Amino acid sequence: MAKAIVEVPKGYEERAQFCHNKVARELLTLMERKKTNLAFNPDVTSANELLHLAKTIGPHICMLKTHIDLLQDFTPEVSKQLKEIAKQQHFILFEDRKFADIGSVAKEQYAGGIYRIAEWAPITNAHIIAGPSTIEALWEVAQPLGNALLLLAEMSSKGALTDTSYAKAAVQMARAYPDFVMGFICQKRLVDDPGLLHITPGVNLTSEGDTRGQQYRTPEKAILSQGNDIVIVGRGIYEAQDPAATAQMYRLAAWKAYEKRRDTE
Ligand code: 5BU
Repeated sequence: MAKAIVEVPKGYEERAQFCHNKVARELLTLMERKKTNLAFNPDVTSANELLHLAKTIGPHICMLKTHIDLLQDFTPEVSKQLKEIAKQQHFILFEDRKFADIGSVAKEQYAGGIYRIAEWAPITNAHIIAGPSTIEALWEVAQPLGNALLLLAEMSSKGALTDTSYAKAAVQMARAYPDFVMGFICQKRLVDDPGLLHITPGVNLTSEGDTRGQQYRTPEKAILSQGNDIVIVGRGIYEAQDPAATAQMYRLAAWKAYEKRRDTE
């Protein structure tokens, strides 16, 4: 019997139908409509600066990645305002919390404390180092809220221990929790599954790294050669003289690379 040929869609919006998770579907759809596969992380320490950058860079991005615990002046009003800006400007909030503890602690860190991450960030992430119980505990909090999780499969820093077998374990864990895990934080595409997103930090157009182990490549390399879906850019944008104009530059570079890949793959 002849084998059916299954066409795997390459376009972001067409891929949404393969996602079990609502947040992933929303993200892929808004990426295509807004024509951006750029995520921005303003790793700043002042709430006003964070909110200002969220507003000015918002039109260019599909996702705002935060480290909420960097803020020296966090109040619940900050997360409330971030949520409003995200809604107005059509991007999704991702708190890069990198949960790594045993389930019972990770669950409390996600739901409670002063940040109450689960209430305002539809996406967060977790290391797989402690095994699936971290994912299961986070899911208890996330399920009623409809939140999604990214697994840390690879890191961008020099000497990272996230080798091939580690990344493979992340893929297996993602497949075990399709309703919750929407993809990976990684350096390159790990699996040809249209329903899983590959989101990558370590991207810069003008620098190859910093003095503390960060390693960069261009948006084109990250998307076209390494098969990622979304590039995350921080200092490349917020340390530039004109962050909005620079964000637009990154946006175009990343989007062009996506179009080229989609049309040639
Ligand atoms: P940069 O300013 O573009 O270097 O910021 C990179 C961001 O991505 C920063 O918030 C890191 O916490 C985050 N990051 C990373 O750089 N490398 C990784 O492997 C992971 C996260 Br996981």
